[in-house]
Amino acid sequence: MKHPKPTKITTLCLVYQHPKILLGLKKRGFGEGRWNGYGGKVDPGETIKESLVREMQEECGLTPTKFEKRATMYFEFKGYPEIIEVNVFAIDEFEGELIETEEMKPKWFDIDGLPWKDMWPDDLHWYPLFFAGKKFKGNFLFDGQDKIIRHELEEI
Ligand code: 6U4
Repeated sequence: MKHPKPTKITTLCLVYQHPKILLGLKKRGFGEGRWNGYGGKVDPGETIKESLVREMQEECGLTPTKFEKRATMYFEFKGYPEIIEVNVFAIDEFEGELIETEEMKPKWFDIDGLPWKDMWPDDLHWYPLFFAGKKFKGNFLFDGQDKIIRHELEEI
């Protein structure tokens, strides 16, 4: 499966301790109003791992101590030049105290009770692979932020 050349590299951290997953309600910026994992743009001079540790600390006060890369996904938006690469990590262990921040309001969800209608629509496609412990890659083309025009998803 080929992927487009990204204009922006990001991380996405899902703290998953079966049967619970930690999500944050994005209070501002891209994806505002949606429950999602923690993460953001990888800064210049920063590795992806350094970036995910920093983003978790900034957005929820936790420091991930054991984690694994699980997926790479590419998101395109019809009519916009931006192509976002999202590096998805499963966070198995962490240290610190969970806090709400200006960016994210945290909540532990049972994986059978996820708030799908208030999440990115692509999550419905790939969270099951994530929960099954798979490694995978995907491409998604959106029309706006609610409608997926086409997608590809492949285990690796
Ligand atoms: P910074 O300043 O980096 O915190 P922020 O407003 O968080 O900016 P951005 O673009 O850096 O935005 O990060 C977007 C976050 O949303 C990343 O963690 C990746 C994630 N994300 C983007 N598109 C997604 C999608 N379609 N589905 C999903 N997560 C997505 O589940």
